[in-house]
Amino acid sequence: MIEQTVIDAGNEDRVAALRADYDALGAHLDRRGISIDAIRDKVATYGVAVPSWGVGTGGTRFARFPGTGEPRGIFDKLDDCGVIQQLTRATPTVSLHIPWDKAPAADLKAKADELGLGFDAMNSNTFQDQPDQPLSYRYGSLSHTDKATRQQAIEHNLECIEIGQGIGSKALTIWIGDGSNFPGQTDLTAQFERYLDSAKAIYAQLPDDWRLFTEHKMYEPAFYSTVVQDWGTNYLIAKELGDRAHCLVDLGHHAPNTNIEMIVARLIQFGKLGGFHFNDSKYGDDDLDTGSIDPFRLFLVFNELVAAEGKPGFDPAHMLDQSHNVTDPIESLMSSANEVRRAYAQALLVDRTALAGFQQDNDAMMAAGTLKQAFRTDVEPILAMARLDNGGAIDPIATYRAAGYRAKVSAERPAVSGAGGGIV
Ligand SMILES: [Mn+2]
Repeated sequence: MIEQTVIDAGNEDRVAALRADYDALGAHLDRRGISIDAIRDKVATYGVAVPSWGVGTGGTRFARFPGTGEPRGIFDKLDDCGVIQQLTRATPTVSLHIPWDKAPAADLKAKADELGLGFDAMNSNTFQDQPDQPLSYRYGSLSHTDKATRQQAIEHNLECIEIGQGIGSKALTIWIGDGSNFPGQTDLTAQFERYLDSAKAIYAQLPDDWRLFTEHKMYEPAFYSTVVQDWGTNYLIAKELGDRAHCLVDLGHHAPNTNIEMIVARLIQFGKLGGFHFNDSKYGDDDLDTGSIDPFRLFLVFNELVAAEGKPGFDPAHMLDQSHNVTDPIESLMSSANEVRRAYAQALLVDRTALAGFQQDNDAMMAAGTLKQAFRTDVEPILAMARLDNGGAIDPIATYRAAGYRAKVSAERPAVSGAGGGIV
């Protein structure tokens, strides 16, 4: 963890300027009929889960260039997640990936308690083979042609639930790499039937207070066809399984130019939005930092979420899912958590009464202008004040650098080899 004195010193240098900016923004918002304190309070309670795998350096199919002080295992990862929460106060939970993060539940829980963290959704992994695994996922997992291989994948997911129950998780996220690389390689219908049968077997064992999230992805690692390729198929799965099955939307898992906010609106309308993996992309599933390419699209997604707040049963899970190739992962995750909150704060500023009026009158110019007015507002003083009020850092990245955390853990954690590709 970062020494409190370092956080306090960084805040002391910045607090006078922050108060001046906060008061100026407060006066501006007041003229728009908005209470800045009310927005700050909502933002302060808005958390996004950090993916355990995000604190390691990622990679591409070609190579991985590890940074220094890479976490050696789940307990180092939790330390890094603790720092992110300590400075941002925006990431109170961690999402685990099994078997990468497998450890005794009591030990995981004790470590998380010590760091002030909780656990979000569990993530299963049937997209790669593990060393001790009898049957290979080379040709698929939950949709494999071989029943025993499907059963192995089902049992792995049930094990993820069991581990999750021991640490207070309430959801399982399933993403599979199943699909095909050649036209004709698989029977598209039979393959999806097999997937549904497997998913039903998992759902049947889901604890009553758990939710099951299925995640679609248009392509990769299968390049010709993917079993759960888009939100339509994902919706069918959630519908087939039952009330506790929902669709997870990973922003990067769509074709360029896809209207993701509209997908979000549809899933909300029919009660099937489970949650998000936030990230950004330029070309494909780039796993770039959230809000780094198209912050307006992120805002438009949040515009739908804020519009749906208070709807019965509306409780989406928020997680980051990124791969950091050229930055310090802790810095990227802090930045992304801040971008998620920024989009949320901006969406809270939308004058919804005015917007509804312009929509009713078919006044496209003024309707778009209403959204733009909210998007253009610099809400950074609100985000910084929410952090400060909760014991975090006004400037998390500057404070993190001043603390020398990376150098400190680099001395304890041995350097790892960069050989081989693959996303962590
Ligand atoms: Mn994802």
